[in-house]
Amino acid sequence: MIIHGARPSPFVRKVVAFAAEKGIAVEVQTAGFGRGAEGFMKGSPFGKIPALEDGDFLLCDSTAIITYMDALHPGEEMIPTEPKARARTIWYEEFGDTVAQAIGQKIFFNRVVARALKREPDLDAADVAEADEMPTIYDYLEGVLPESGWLVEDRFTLADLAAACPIINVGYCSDGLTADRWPKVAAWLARVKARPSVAEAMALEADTVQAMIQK
Ligand SMILES: N[C@@H](CCC(=O)N[C@@H](CS)C(=O)NCC(=O)O)C(=O)O
Repeated sequence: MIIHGARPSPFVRKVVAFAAEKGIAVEVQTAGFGRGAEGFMKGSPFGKIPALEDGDFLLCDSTAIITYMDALHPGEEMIPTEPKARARTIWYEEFGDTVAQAIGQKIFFNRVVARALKREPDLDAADVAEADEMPTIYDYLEGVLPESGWLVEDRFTLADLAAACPIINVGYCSDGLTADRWPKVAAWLARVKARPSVAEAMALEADTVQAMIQK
């Protein structure tokens, strides 16, 4: 199964780590910002990453890709079946997607990606998002994180993976999340990053991230 995209994208990381949790082997082929193999160009009408290619089946959007992978390998290890837990897991996935698109990308795109693409960054927008918008996100998570340290069913699920992925990107270029102010969030993020599926995805993107930061 091919995932078209760039490993440092929060949406690509989510899909890659989800695949690992499900025991699905994926090959990541570089795509994004107008470039990519034919399967990406055909499969992603808005040109966004990730896109999936499985034989002649093309699909884009991380949530759709995860739905496909979960249907191929049914089981509640990542998406619980109990109705409230399942619905809350989907909420946290939406939450992560909203954080990534509305806030995280203002910070990561402008501080890291724009420079690497030689585009004019809006560093003021990044600063405002870091100072005014991320604290609201951290406050929310600090309030909802249970004592177990996992968002749903007191165990690692898609909820934790999806909510953490954009925050991992922010952490590449911001030290705004402090354990003094948000101890539960900081500890939770460290736990998610230590999860083998996430740790492996992060290790495989590390060189690319460093290269982008140094540009
Ligand atoms: N809803 C999509 C969002 C994907 C997305 O926004 N990807 C970003 C990278 S993190 C992208 O491709 N941006 C390039 C562009 O908008 O042209 C998903 O979940 O996959």
